[in-house]
Amino acid sequence: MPNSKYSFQTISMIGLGYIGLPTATLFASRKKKVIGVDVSEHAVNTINSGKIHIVEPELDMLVHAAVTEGYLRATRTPEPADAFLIAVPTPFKGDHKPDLSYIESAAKAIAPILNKGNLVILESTSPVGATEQMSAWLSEARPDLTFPQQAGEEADIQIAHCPERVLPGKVVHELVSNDRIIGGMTRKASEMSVALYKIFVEGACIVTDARTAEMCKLTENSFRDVNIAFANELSMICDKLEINVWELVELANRHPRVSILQPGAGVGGHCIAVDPWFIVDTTPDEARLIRTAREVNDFKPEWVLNKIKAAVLDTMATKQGSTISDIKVACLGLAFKPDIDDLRESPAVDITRNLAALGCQIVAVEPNIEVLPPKLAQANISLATLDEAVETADVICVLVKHTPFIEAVETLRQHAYCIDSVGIFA
Ligand code: SAJ
Repeated sequence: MPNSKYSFQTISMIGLGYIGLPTATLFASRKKKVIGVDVSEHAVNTINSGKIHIVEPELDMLVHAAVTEGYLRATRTPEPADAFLIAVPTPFKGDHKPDLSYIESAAKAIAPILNKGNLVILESTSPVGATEQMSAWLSEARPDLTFPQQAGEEADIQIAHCPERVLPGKVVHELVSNDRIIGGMTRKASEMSVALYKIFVEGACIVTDARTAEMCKLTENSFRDVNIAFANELSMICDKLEINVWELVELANRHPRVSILQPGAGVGGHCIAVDPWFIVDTTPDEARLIRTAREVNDFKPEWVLNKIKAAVLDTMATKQGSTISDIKVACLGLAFKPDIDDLRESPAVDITRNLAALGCQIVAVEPNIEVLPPKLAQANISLATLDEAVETADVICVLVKHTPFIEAVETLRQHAYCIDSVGIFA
């Protein structure tokens, strides 16, 4: 039950992306007045017309209802509210150092309209200490108000870190049902945050401090990264030893305390390939395993690319007088993981682009998109159906385990040269 000590009539979400928009919409679906803020005019206009600018199951209907019923409104300029949630990107810079500039801009944008009694929650995945840093930025901008670092429980503005932990593709369901880590800079901030999330969260809201909450999110994604790296390293070892890694993983997983993940073409997306670096950056001497896992996973696309290159050269050798531009390679899958349309930080996109750079003809098959992304818009790459690709390609490489590819496994098996980086033939 929501804590009746705190009531939130107006909630503001800063950043209306993959996390911010669904979160804002769920508050609105519980009949709270929600003001969504985003720097993108396109995002703001799309949402205000009751539509969505991202792809996420169930979200379109919810946004349409929330906007039509008047509970959700988007704007580019922040407005006063009882609680502010910040869900903006936290990428890393070229040297793997976290880039907190979006958090800083968001803090500076809301600072002028903060009022005594407000709660500010940072949801963006952040390095340890970022919430305190955000509080310092707010305090600098508003010397007339007190913040937890100065006044603790009595502060005018309470601050917490409550990381999002939802899986793309299942965001709406997981936002409601997952447990939530609530890291207040003070006990009061945690209590207020629990009351806020309980408006729609059915999972448990577990209270800790801000730094532990920050580290908890980084730990979850690093845990997954390290485990995927283990699977990817095994795949390279097994290749050398001529052992089928998929069979090996299945057999080893029959042990009651072994649960190995699946090797693939590399780790993509904007979370798992990024967040572990935040730990490495703050504690470089200690985070040796976490760093190595990142390196193993980052190397995997190059390893797959080399396998495909070898196949291309083999094929050229068998085709008398052929040059590289005569060889057609089918790349099956461009998304960063199975059965989604999200191409961000996708190893499959990088492998496809690097293959094209060699000069061969590429037919890309990605059943979840209709046009090639700008990164792949070049003369020797075309988007094709699976049938067209299989029929015409000299070499096939399976880069993502999409369901339609699994369904076509028998056809793929018959092809003379098929490189399987995801275990489709397992
Ligand atoms: N992958 C493998 N083998 C596997 C599992 C995944 O190669 O056995 C690859 C995928 O193909 C993909 C990458 O790893 O390229 C990441 O995919 P994912 O499904 O593991 O994770 P994300 O990035 O979609 O979402 C993760 C989730 N974190 C955890 O599972 C610990 C999600 O709960 C987080 O909310 C999300 O990161 C985030 O926003 O941080």
